[in-house]
Amino acid sequence: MKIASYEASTLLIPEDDPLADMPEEVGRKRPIVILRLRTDSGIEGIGVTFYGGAMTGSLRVAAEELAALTVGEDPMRIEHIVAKLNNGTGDSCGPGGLYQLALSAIDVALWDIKGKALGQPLWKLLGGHRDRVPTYASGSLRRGLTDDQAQKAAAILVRKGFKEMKTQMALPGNPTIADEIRRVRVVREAIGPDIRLMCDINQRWRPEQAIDIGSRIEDVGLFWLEDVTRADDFQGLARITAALKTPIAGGEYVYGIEPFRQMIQMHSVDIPMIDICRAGGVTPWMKIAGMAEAFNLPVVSHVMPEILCHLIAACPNGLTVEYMPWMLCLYEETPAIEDGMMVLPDKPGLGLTFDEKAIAAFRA
Ligand code: SMN
Ligand code: MG
Repeated sequence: MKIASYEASTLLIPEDDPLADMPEEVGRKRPIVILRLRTDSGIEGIGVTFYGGAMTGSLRVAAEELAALTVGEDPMRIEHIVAKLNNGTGDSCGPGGLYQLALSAIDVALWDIKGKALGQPLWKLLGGHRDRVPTYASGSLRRGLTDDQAQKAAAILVRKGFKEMKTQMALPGNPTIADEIRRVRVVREAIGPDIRLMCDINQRWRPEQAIDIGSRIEDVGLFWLEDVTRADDFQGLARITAALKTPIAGGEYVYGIEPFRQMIQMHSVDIPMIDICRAGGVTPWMKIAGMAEAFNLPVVSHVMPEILCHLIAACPNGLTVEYMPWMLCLYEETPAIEDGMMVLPDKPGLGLTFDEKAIAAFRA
């Protein structure tokens, strides 16, 4: 089997909140790139990547230029293809940025092809540790909501059966420490003590703020506090992680494998969060998860639950899947949630089929 052709498109997808229908991001769109890699045997693999922002057109072209290098290659030899892409491209303009994001779409599509060729779902191909995985609702309890809206949204998520959910602090405007603390407390109040609650800061605090506010909310019992300061301040993160009882999660903003080595060695985080686009695909994602396992650390996923459920299910130290629903609309069908757990599909590869009508409607 050989790669025969490819096609990449830019789409604009809504960033709204289908889980609790809260108003913060209504009308906002996020540009993404979808890729199809076609083989001479008729199997097609799909990949999705984003974070290109205003450079998403360039990201699509980068994906096409890398895809062109895969034509004629055996899709089952993923490491061989990645080495070819690195040679003269990734090892001069990567690792990081558009290169890594584009590489990720190729790597995901290759794994999809491999699964389809072998008739196995990706989660089994990668290890098959569990056939259902915990998941948490994300994207509803955002920092721009009022306390009242956040409480209403949290109650809706509980009613829908979610056992885990993520909110945000580092509120917009000029919040006082009291404002910040009140937000996380009102959400906890709305959901009771038994729901796992995570909180994302998205790099917006300085280390001393993180230690100050983090220590005042230890009694809220957060499951984790995420991206508490700049993602590349490994030492600052380590100080915060040492100072707080609440577990610190982070990693979604860093590129490739190597930063995770630094973060793990310095104990910058308790819970590495691996973004598949910035990591560079399934291949490096699983290596990072293995590295974390050797250090007795769990790993968690970032966005695209329909794809990342496979990776969290595959590895023994996968903790939970972020159920961020923005891209579910791209597919005919996505994995079900039963009793707060995502149920892994039996279909080969990613088990996902683009909904061609939706794709046409989102075309940029
Ligand atoms: C996040 C960041 C970027 C895109 C989507 C979501 C956020 C998260 O940090 O962890 O959900
Ligand atoms: Mg985050």
